Amino acid sequence: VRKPEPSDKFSFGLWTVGWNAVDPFGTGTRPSLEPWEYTKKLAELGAWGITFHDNDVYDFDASDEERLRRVMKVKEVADDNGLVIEMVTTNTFTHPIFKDGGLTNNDRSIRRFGLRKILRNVDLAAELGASVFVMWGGREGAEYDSSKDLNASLNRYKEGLDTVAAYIKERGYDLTIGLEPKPNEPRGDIFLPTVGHALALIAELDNGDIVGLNPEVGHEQMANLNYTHGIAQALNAGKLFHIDLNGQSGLKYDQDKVFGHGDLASAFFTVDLIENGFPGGGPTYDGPRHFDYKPSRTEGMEGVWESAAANMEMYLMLKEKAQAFRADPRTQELMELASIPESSIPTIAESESLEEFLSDQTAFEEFDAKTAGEREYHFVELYQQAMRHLIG
Ligand code: GLT
Ligand code: MN
Ligand code: MN
Ligand code: MN
Repeated sequence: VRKPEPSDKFSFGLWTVGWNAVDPFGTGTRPSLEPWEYTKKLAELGAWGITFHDNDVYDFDASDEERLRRVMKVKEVADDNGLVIEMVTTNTFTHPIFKDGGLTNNDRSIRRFGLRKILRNVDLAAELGASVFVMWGGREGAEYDSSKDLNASLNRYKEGLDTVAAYIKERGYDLTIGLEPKPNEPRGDIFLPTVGHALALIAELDNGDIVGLNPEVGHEQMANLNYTHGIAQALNAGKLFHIDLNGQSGLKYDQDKVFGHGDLASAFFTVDLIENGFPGGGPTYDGPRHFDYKPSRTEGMEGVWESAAANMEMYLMLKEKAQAFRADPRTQELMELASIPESSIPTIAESESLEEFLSDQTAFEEFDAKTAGEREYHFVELYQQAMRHLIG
């Protein structure tokens, strides 16, 4: 497979390769480099962009001078190496102040602090030319049902998001917000556990027009959901603003493995959708192919760069296979046999009134339900056709 190029739009969070492998059971197994060192290396590997939290670049209590110095250094190295800073996000989960969340903390003074930290970072995102501002509310949630007034918490979540969105509009920034759902970890239950929950909440916002989704593969799979269906519904709603690609093997802790190293067949269909779009046309995603993975704790620095490269290689391999799958005339034939093109035809004809529909005898009274119930779809053969391209 060819080498990744900037036109592939691959990007990485600095917290991915930058994770020194501290986990709840053990200390770090790798050194922590400076953010600009990771930046330079990602460019060498063929990435197009980087993303980061405020505190991936400077400490929570850094002085203004220190903050500026470190941000400018990352920006400089990104510029020098032709990397785009495509997304910036805020850490509202590491510091003890956020142990009960930022936007939904029961403590009002902490909510006010959290919101200010986020708004300050919106300014930074705009200054650096990012186009998406991700909000992963990892600490927004609870372990104990008795600990929350859930109605109030959801109202505070909406208030917080609406305030951030209103601020972006008021300042005239060219930024959209990407909410990142996750069912649990680090909280026992996180608010906005899935893509569907987030879409429903966005629909209730006053400024929801600039709020969309940043779905992560592993997060949907931790909820036993189908990632490709999740991003499809976000696309259908015009809300797929960003993606977090990685790998997850079933219902376990958040594994953040390399993209495709979990459910490979699912990764194939994700790439098929992103690269080839829906079979009958419709909304498409042309944003960054962003990886949010963690180099496993067993890996040293060599493994960090091998795993970073593996994400891009996996994507490109799957892209080749998915393109060949769609271009194969046999695939087209099987899609016809499965009536997939027919699913694009509206059930009620455009010119047809409800009265005309009700009086169409062929639709119901004369319809041969028995024969229709016996029809073939060849769905298994079509899936097998995909597998021939994937591993044949
Ligand atoms: C954190 C989380 C990720 C989010 C990041 C954005 S931070 O690593 O596990 O899924 O995308 O805040
Ligand atoms: Mn994850
Ligand atoms: Mn994560
Ligand atoms: Mn993520």
